[in-house]
Amino acid sequence: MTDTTTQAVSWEWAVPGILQVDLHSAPANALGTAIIEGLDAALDAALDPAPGDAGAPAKVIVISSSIPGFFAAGADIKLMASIDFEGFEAYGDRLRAVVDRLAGAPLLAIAAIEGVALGGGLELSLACTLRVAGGDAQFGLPEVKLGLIPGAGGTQRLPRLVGRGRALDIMLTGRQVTAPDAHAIGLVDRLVEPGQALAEALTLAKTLTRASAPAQAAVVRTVDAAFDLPLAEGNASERSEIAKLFTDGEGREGIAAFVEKRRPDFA
Ligand code: CO8
Repeated sequence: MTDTTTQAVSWEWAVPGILQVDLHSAPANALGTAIIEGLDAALDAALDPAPGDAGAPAKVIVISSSIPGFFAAGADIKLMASIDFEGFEAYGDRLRAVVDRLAGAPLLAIAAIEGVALGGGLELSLACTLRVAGGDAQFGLPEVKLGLIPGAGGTQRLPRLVGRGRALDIMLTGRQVTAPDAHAIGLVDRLVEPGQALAEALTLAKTLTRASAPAQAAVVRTVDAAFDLPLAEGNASERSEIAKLFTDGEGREGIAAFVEKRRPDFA
């Protein structure tokens, strides 16, 4: 299998179906051009693996950092200090594009967070399907301290996850939230001992690959519909998704496997 490295991002197949992506842009994993391009390349590798790699696109991508103390410190403030408005717009668009590509990719994404996840770093994790954190991790959207607001989806994804009041508290103060507090409000899905986030994320990824990927994708779509659609339309989307899974998806195989007391043969 191919292990690949760019200047700021490396990736390798943990097992077939699971691509592990490591951020290592010293000193703080600021989301400059190198990380943006590296994440894009890692997504290419996940969705369209090279011949000889896992053979099929990744079902799960796990994103972590090997820089002690930092998951990612946010948008590259030094870069932003050096550019004019056009450059700022272009930079923001590139950052948003890769964050949105991750959020919309046909796979499940897990952020394994140790150290600080601030600003765009937190927004990157919000674009993941699930977040696992070590007990010493810290979270925040400190943009108001720079005279800015979150610009890579944070104003939209954080309230959907933790509610309006908690999101406003975090964004208006710019304060850092501890991992246990982040877990208590639903910003983090799994809380583990410091240093154990990646191991836990990989265990979770393996569990996820055992279930039906089309069914999981439908779960994500219908749960997201709960935030975007009126109740009746959301329920209609659930009805249509489950019907598709029964007719064209893996529902029949899953049901047959249960009745025949065997493991389902999911793609
Ligand atoms: N960008 C660039 N460099 C950074 C960043 C950053 N976001 N964060 C840290 N660094 C650098 C520091 O400058 C320092 O570099 P050097 O050694 O060369 O001086 C190095 O990383 C280590 O940082 P510190 O010495 O400050 O380390 P501490 O442990 O004392 O503090 C903190 C760590 C708390 C993370 C601190 O560095 C900090 O507050 N960083 C800024 C965090 C922040 O404000 N993030 C939000 C950025 S704005 C944003 O993300 C908006 C996203 C959307 C933008 C879209 C439109 C463009």
